[in-house]
Amino acid sequence: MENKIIFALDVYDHETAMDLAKNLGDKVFAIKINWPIILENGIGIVRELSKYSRVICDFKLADIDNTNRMITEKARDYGAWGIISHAFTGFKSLKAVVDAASGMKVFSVVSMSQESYIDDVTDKLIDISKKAGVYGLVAPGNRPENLKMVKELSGDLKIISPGIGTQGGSMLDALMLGADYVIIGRSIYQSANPEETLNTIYKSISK
Ligand code: BMP
Repeated sequence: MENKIIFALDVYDHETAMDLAKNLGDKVFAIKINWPIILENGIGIVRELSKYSRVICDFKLADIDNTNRMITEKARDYGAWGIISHAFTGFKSLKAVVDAASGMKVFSVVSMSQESYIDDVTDKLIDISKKAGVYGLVAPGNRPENLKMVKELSGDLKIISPGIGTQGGSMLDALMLGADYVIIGRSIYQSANPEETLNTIYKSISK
């Protein structure tokens, strides 16, 4: 069960981020970063964090093809291992991300961990994602029915699942339902001892 966690590093502070990356980077599959850390520290943080782990830029791209391409190229230039895009903006937008990724793994969001997401088009979003040639899908670990459906339609695509811990989902359930990796943030970085928390999670899962 080692390396089944993608660590969501949603903090602002540079020192905090680097400490967490140094201590946890080799114990997780990847570190996922989102807008909060980028807006505070700049895109250079991708390169800094890449010393300790694969870095997935969770930019949730949702723009026209050209803008998506430009952002994807920046993530790639700074050494990101993966990037996350929305799928709802359609084939052309998502294909632009895949084309610009050149070696970076592209994940597309096909369902979200909040119930207000547009669930009635999940199958279409998976279809668009497959046609665009993504590497994996983002599907919620705290909404078993959605995850199950995504797994059934996903074919060979990897599935990464947020919504674990703080948002109510169980890591074990998500893995059993087909997630290849789970995304966990607050339950780890807000705990008193993140390293110990990570070890405890791994221990409880391997039982
Ligand atoms: P946390 O474990 O602290 O709830 O963090 C979950 C992470 O996954 C956050 O970075 C969030 O932006 C992301 N995420 C999510 O929670 N739900 C989704 O449907 C898609 C996400 O990317």
